[in-house]
Amino acid sequence: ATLIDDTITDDQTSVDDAGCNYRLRPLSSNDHAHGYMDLLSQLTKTGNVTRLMFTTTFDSMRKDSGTYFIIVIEDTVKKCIVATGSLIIEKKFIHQCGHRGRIEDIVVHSDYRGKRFGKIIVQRLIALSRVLKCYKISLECKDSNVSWYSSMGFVREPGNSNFMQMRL
Ligand code: 16G
Repeated sequence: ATLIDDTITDDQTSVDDAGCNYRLRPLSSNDHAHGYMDLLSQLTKTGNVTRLMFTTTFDSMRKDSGTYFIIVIEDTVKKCIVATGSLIIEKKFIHQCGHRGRIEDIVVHSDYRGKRFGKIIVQRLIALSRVLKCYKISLECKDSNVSWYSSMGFVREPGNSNFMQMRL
C-alpha cells in the first residue's frame, strides 16, 4: 500500500538525469524497513519509531484521503530511501472553502546531495498542489535554506513574514 495512489505514479524519468538507479514514488507502508526514519533523523529528532508505530500512523494518514502526500526517491540498488518531501492539505472556509498546502519534512540523505533530488521533490510537490487547487502553499525553513527555497519561487510575505510557534 502507498499513501497516494492516483496523483503520483511511479516515475523514473524525472530522476533519470541522476542515473537510472533511482525511483521517485509515493511513500509506501513498508518504507520503515527502507531507512525512511533514518533519513528523517537527518532533519530533526525522530525518537524511536517502531515499525508498528510507523504503520499505525501511515494507515491513519491514508484514511484521511486527500490530505497527506508524501513522496520519496529510492536508491533501487541499495533499496533505501534517499530523499523525501511532504505536501499536507489543509481545508479552509476562507478563499471559497479553499485548500492551503503545507510543504513539510524535506530532506535529502547526506550521501546523495548535489543530485538535485531536493529540487525534484519540491517541484513535484508544487505541481501537485496546483493539481489539487491549493490557493497557496507555505513552508518553514532554516535561515540557511531561504535562498534555496527562493530559487523555486517561494517568497517571504512582506509585512506578514513572522513565523511564530509555541513548543509544547
Ligand atoms: C523544518 C521542516 C519542517 C519540519 C521541521 C522539523 C521543511 C520545509 N521544513 O522546518 O517540515 O517539520 O524542520 O523541525 O522541510 P522541528 O523538529 O524543530 O519541528
